[in-house]
Order: sequence, then C-alpha cells, then structure tokens
Amino acid sequence: MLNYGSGKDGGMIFQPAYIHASLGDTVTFIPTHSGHNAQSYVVPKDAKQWKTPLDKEYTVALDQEGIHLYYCPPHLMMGMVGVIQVGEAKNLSLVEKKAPRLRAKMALKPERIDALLANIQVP
Ligand SMILES: [Cu+2]
Repeated sequence: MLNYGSGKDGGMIFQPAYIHASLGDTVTFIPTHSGHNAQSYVVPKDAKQWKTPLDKEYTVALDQEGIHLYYCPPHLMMGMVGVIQVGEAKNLSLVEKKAPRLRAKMALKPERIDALLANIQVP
C-alpha cells in the first residue's frame, strides 16, 4: 500500500494491484506508507469478506477459488483498488456485475479497475 509507486502507476496504489494466487496461498498487505487499508468488495463464493486494519500488516488466507475485488476505503475516490485471482475465476460474472458500482466511486483513474479486470485469466 503506497502513496506513490515507481514509474507510471501514479499515486495511491496497491503494488502489485493484480495477483494471481493458488488455492491455499496467503496474501499479506504491508502498509509501506501510512493512511491506507484494504477492504474486500467481492470475494469468491464461500469466502469471508475481509478488512485490514489501518496502517497495520494483515494476512488474508485464500481458501476459496475465485476473484477478490478490493479497495482502500480512504482512497477509493483516488482509484486505489486491487484484484486477487485465486485459481479459477469462478465468480467472474458477479465481479463483472458489481465492478461498475465500485468504478462509479472512483473520481480519479477509474480506468484502473478495467485494466485490473483485464488481467483475469479465464480457462
Ligand atoms: Cu489508500
């Protein structure tokens, strides 16, 4: 979780913002810069919604296949969103249905969500 990254990504970002993980992996959110956290918006079927504490490291266990679409509550408006794909993209239709509602709250860089979703691998 960064205020700024290296190069072209601009400000207020998760780095990496797209992760393709395997079932059983974990993802740890690290607050490199302060003032960020992460909260799930869509999770795979049977997975629990999650929310990382502000400015604290937090690990999410990836125990269901599908896509996690998440955002930083303080910086959603600035386009701070991320995607974790766990195995197969089993809940892609739900993600595609809900993404526009999240995108509508992104005043800056709404195209980021489209670029992230374009990474999703469908067999
Ligand atoms: Cu943030």
